[in-house]
Amino acid sequence: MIDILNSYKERSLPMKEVTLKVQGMTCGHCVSSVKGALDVVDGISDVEVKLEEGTVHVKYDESKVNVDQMKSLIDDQGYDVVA
Ligand SMILES: [Cu+2]
Repeated sequence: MIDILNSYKERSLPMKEVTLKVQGMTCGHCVSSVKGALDVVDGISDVEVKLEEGTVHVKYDESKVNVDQMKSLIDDQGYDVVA
C-alpha cells in the first residue's frame, strides 16, 4: 500500500532528490530523530538514513521545501550537516 502511494506521488509531482552528509548519527535513535523531523514536512516524500555512511537521502518537491530547510531541521535535532 505504501509502495503504491509512493509511486503515485513520484509520478504526480516533480520530485527532486538530495543526499546530505550528516555527522553525529550513531544509533537507531539518531536515525529515528532525523527521519521523524523530515518525514512530517509537507513536500518531503521519502527519507532514507544510512547510519554507516552518515548520509540522509531525501526525495522532495522543490516547490514546497528546499535543502536549506532540511539542513536546519537536521541541525535542530543536534546533528551537523557537513555537505
Ligand atoms: Cu543515536
